[in-house]
Amino acid sequence: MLAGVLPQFLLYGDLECTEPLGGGHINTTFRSQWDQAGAKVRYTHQRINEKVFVRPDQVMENIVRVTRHIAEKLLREGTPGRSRRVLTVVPSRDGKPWVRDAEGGWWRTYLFIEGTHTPELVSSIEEARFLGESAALFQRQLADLDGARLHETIPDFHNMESRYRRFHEAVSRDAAGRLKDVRDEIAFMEKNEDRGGSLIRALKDGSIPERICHNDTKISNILVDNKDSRACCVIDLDTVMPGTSLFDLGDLIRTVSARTAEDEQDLDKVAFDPAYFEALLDGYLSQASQFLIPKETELLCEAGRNITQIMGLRFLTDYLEGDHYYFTARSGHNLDRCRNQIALIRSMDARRAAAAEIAEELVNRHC
Ligand code: ADP
Ligand code: GN1
Ligand code: MG
Repeated sequence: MLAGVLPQFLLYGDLECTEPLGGGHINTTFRSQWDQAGAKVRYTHQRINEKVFVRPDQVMENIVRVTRHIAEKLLREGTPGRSRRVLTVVPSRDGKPWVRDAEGGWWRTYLFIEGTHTPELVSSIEEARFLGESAALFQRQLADLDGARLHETIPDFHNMESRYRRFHEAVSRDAAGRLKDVRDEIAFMEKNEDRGGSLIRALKDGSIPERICHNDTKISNILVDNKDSRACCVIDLDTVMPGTSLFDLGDLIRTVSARTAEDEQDLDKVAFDPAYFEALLDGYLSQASQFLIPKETELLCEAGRNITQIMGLRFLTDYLEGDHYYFTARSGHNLDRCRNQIALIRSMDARRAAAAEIAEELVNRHC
């Protein structure tokens, strides 16, 4: 399929090689290398997962608006290395931001950002600070995006209430016959249903504002510079759409303050680390203090627990439904992920007082 789509993109030179890339759970990603008049240039090509994103055209419309907005801002500000700080969409030969393959699949191409990697785990306190800063910078860069509201590429993506409705249906259907294995996990999710709704209720009743956010800021969606560990560029922009900024902070807390992979099976290792939480929040607030309102700052700690819960719930639902949403590498993978997220919530709860103290001190310092 890749061979069929590459000639449709506006790419010059001689194709040298292609290879699969990355460990995302949703899209299929490749990298290509070209010889362009003696220079080696690389691109990423992604087949958009249409089961997840049913309107790829709207996904790409959002991405073009958002990346252009940020690129223009960086140009105005004179930021060096602009094309490493925001994704650049390479259009098709007929000027569209996507092409279709022979089966009707949707593909896009970006400049490959050289000299970076996507960490699976945070490697230092400093890196945690940079990651927090980059996610908040991304939100700040988009705060003045004008024009129509962005498309909701996955409606109700972080809506805990609708996620619970689907979970309850999955439990009552038990389509894959797996209910018997997950009694404890179901009990945990049921016990936490009301608390899990706090963020979405605050967003719906207007006590926290809707903002454009990324909605999928897990650590491996931020490119980090190989030389200095600074976060370079936020990628995986399919879910950039309206939400609360706390969703983005929450997903970073989930994946940076844990310091274990989300599918780590040794649950004794899964722990919330207050020192990494502190560095992450410090970096985040260094940018986000410019726009957060007091009600948002009150919910900072809850954001991490909330997003961890929604992920645990979604992994469990997918397990019950027969693993059709997330890519899985082994049987029981989604269940491992769910158990891991529950262990992380328990650890967050055990260290809640320390986290609240850190958050209060940092809010006083930055806001
Ligand atoms: P998914 O939606 O499947 O998670 P991503 O957009 O996150 O897909 O891409 C998967 C991986 O490919 C990333 O984690 C990253 O390692 C790599 N990648 C994607 N786009 C780029 C890019 N423009 N430059 C460098 N690496 C990239
Ligand atoms: C998916 O696309 P990827 O792998 O970065 C998922 C996120 C989950 C994440 C869990 C569109 O992210 O919501 O948090 O897996 N993306 C979508 O690792 O569902
Ligand atoms: Mg990704």
